[in-house]
Amino acid sequence: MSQLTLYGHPDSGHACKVALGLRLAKLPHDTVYVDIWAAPETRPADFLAASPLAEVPLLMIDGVPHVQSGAILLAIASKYKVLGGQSEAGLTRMRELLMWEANRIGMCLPQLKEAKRVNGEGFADGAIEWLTRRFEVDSRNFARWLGDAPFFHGEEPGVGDCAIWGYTQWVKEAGMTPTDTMSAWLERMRALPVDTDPKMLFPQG
Ligand SMILES: N[C@@H](CCC(=O)N[C@@H](CS)C(=O)NCC(=O)O)C(=O)O
Repeated sequence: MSQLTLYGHPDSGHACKVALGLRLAKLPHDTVYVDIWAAPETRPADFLAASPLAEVPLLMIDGVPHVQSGAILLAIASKYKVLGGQSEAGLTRMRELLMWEANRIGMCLPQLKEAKRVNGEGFADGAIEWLTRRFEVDSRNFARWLGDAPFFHGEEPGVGDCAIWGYTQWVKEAGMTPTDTMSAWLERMRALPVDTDPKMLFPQG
């Protein structure tokens, strides 16, 4: 079995995506808490050496660094044949969902959440309005991707569910109202037999 070490922080939806994926895939791993609110140069030296942008998540697989949440999830699914990685169709589906998530929902919700945290300070006029309009489109498309299935990968959650959950878990904290379809899916995600509380995913110290 591989040695897996995940560097992350409970406030990082990007890191939470990967932590959830590892848990759902039942892949034993260590976690390292990295303070993303502290100056980058104060972060652990081994982390800075392996993460080119000093960002979380960073997943070390047998000493080899992997960065960018979507790419990490894809690597896990392909290498261990989990979370949709068991079939070519599952891999195709996850690539499509990952690209959509990164370009759309994973672009606006983190910004809207951050805007709430800083009370809009530093956001250009009209930026929040623009992000909100984008989120409304994303909410409609969320339902189109999901269709009638309980999860984005069908009967069981896969990489796409982990990626989309990363920031939709905080849709209300971002000041947005989830659609009924999104709320029902979030409930199903919360009911999965793994910890989804970010503080449990990345315990401090
Ligand atoms: N596109 C990246 C985004 C990673 C990212 O933005 N990480 C943030 C936390 S959510 C971070 O490490 N911020 C600390 C910093 O930039 O100093 C991914 O998908 O992994």
